[in-house]
Amino acid sequence: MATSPQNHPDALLVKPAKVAAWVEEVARLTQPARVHWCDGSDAENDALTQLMLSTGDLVKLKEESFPNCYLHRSNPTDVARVEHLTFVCTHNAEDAGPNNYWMDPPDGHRLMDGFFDGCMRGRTMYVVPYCMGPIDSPYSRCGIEITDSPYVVANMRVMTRMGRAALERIGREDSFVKGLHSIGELDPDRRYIMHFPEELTIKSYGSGYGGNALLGKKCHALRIASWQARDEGWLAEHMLIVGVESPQGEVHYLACAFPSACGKTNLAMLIPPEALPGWKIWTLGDDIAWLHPGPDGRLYAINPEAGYFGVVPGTNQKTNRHAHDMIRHDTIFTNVAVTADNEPWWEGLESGTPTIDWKGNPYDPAHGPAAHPNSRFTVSAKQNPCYGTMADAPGGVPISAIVFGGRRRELAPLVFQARDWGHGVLIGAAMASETTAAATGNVGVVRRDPMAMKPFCGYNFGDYWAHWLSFDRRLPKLPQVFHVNWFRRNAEGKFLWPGYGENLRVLRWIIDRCENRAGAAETPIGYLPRPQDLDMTGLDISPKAVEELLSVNTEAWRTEMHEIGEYLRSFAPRTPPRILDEHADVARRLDW
Ligand code: GTP
Ligand code: SPV
Ligand code: MN
Repeated sequence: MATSPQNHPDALLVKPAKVAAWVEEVARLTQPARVHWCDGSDAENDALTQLMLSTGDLVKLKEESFPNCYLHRSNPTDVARVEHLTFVCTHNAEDAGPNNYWMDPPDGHRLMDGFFDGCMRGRTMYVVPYCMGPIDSPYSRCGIEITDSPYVVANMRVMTRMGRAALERIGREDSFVKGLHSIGELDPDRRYIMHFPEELTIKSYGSGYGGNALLGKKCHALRIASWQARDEGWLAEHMLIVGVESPQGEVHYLACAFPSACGKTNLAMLIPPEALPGWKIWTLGDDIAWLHPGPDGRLYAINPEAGYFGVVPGTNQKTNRHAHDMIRHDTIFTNVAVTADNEPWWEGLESGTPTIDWKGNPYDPAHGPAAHPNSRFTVSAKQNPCYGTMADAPGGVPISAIVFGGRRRELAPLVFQARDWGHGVLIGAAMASETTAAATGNVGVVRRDPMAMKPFCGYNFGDYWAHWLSFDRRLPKLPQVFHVNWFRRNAEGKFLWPGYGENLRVLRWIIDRCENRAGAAETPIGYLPRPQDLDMTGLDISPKAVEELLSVNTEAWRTEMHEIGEYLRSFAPRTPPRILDEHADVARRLDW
C-alpha cells in the first residue's frame, strides 16, 4: 500500500493512502469541524481527558484514593448492548442466519449513511488506528475506527493497541476493518449497529456504550472476525484465556466461553483459595480469544484485546481482590455511583455509602440500584496483578481445554466432560443461560446461547457448528471439552456452589482429566466427577449440596435434549447432519 503525504497537526504520522482516502470520504459525508488522527500518545490522552472534563463527559474521582480515575455517565437510555438493533448485512440472508437480524447491504448502507450525513458538524472526527492482538503477531488484525466520541477514543486506547504502531502495521498490510461510529443524538430510535462482513465494514450510530461503540471489541473481534475465521480456518470466540500453574510448576491454558456477565473476568483473574496453596493463576484474556491451529497440531490462543471492559457490581475484596485492587487507579468507570467524598461506589462493595446514583441524581434506594447493574470499568490489562505476560507472545498459548458454561439455576451440573470433540461441539451448541444486564431487555430468562456467541456470531449458526466440527480434521491434538455451571441454586434460591476462588477446584479436575489422572463417572450427558474426584479440602459445603451439584436428572435432561433438538433443527437446511447425530447419540443414552 502506498502512502500519502501528511496533511497537518499529526504531521509525524504516516497515513496509508487507502486509509487517507477512506477518511476523506467519511469526512465528506459527516462534515466534521476537525479531523484528528490519533497517535495513542500520553500527551494526546491527557489533552482528551482535559477536554472531556471540561464538557462533563468525564467526572474526576477522588485523587487521593483513586488516582487518575474518572467517571463517565452515559445517557440513561444507552447503558448496554442492543441486540435488537444489531444487524449483519450479507448478500444472501441465509449466510447471516436466523441467529442474526439481517438487512440487504445496499439498504443497510442507505439507512446508515442517511444518519451519518452531516452528523459530525461542529464536532471533531477522530481517526483511531488499532491492532487487535500483539502488534507483532501474525494472528493479529488491524482496523480503523472513525468516531466523534472522545470517550470512545479513550476506551479504545486502553482496550486495544491503539495509535502509531497500529497505523504503521496497516501501512504494511493490504487490508483493515473499517469502523464508522457516531454517537449521533443518542436517540434509541436512531440507533443501529450494522455489520457488512463481506466488506470488512462496521457502521454504528446513536450509541456511545461499550460493545455498541468500541468497534474493535464485539463488532470487529467477534462478528467480523468470526466470518473471516470461518473462511480462513480459525475461530474467533467469546472466551477468556487463563493459565493455571500447579505447585509443581505445570502450566495449562484454558479457554472458557461463558455468556455476558457470567463470570469470564472473574475466572480469568481467580484468586486460589488458601486451602490450595502453591497454585497460581495467570490472566491472558477476559473476553475474547482468537484460536488458531498451531505448528505442533495443538490449538493456540491469543487475546486480541489489551484491556478489560469489566462488570463492576459484585467486585470486592472477597470475590476478586485482584480486580478490586486493579481498579483503584488509572481506571475509567462508566455508570457507577459516587460517595459524598467522590469515590466510586457500586452494589457489592463492602464500604462507603452512595450519595449520587449512576444517573447523577441523589441516591434513593426506591429508584433502583445506585450503580447500574451493567456498570463497567475500563482498565489496562497491565494493571492486573496476575497479568500473564504470555498474553504478548506473538504465537499465543496452547489450549489444553475448552470450557463452556452458563448461568443456570437448575439442571446443568457443576462440571461435566464431553466424550470427544463432536460431543463437545454439541455441548457448546446446546448451551443455555439466563439473560443478564449486559444487553437491554429482560434479565434472568433462560435462552439458548451457543458457545456464548448468540449476540456475536457474524454468520449462520448452522455453518458455525459445521466449522467447529471440522477442527477434528484440522487438529491432531484437540483440546478436551467441558461444561461448567457456577450458578446452580437450592430451593431457597441460594447458590449451591461458593464460586469465585473455589472454582479452582473444578479447574483442577478439568486439568487432571486432560492429563488422564482423575476419576469420573460416565453418565448419558458425559463424564462427571464423583464427589471423591474433586479436591474439597477445607471447603465448607454439605455433602447434600455436592450430591445435587454432581447429579444428572434424567427426566429433566430428556426434556432439555428434546428442546435442544428442536433448536438445532431450526437452523435447517444449514444444520450439520453430524451435530444431529451427536444429539441423537445423547438422546439414545438418556433413554437407556
Ligand atoms: P462480560 O464482560 O459481560 O462478557 O462478562 P463476564 O463473563 O466477564 O462476567 P464477570 O466475570 O464480570 O461476572 C459477572 C457477574 O457474575 C459479576 O457480578 C460477578 O460477581 C458474578 N460472578 C462471577 N463469577 C461468579 C461465581 O463463580 N459465582 C457467582 N455466584 N457469581 C459469579
Ligand atoms: C459483553 O456484553 O459481553 C461485554 C460488554 O463484554 S460489551 O463490550 O458492552 O459487549
Ligand atoms: Mn463479553
